Amino acid sequence: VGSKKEKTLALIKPDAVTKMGSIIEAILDSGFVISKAKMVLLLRTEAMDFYNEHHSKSFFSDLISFMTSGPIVAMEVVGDEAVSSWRKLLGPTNSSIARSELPQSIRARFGTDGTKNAAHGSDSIASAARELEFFFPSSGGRAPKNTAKFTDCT
Ligand code: DGI
Repeated sequence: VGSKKEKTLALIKPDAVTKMGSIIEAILDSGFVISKAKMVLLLRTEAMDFYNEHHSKSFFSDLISFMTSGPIVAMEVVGDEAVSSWRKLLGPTNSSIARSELPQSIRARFGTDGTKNAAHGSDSIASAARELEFFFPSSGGRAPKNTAKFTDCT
């Protein structure tokens, strides 16, 4: 029995982009490889598509506003059982709960609350495939590419 090498999508959310150095260090220190990375500013329509499974939840509009409030960093992360291992390193969804339950986790260290929780990880192999295709399309797809906020200057 060996552990299975997998790919997953990691996002550094808008609240934690200023801490990306420490987050990337934590990812690499845990033995993952970062095989792709880019910074993007999601359009509202893109964020709604990415989180479509939550469209009927009470927190959906807060989630979309937060995820479009500034640039995010999207990464393809590779490693042994990367989907579950990255979720474990992330910690509980709510950063306040993470601080009491798993203080060394990314969300405990770098997040704020139930909405501003620093980072994202795909929750299954199937969602990892869908979410990696969303940010890093294999061919012919349209990836989020809005960089206006950082490139509109002379
Ligand atoms: O996979 P997770 O990011 O841990 O959690 P999820 O897929 O259930 O929810 C996606 C994001 O939506 C989560 O990172 C933060 C937000 N969210 C989830 N549940 C709640 C929430 N936001 C608020 N305000 N309240 C919630 O109960």
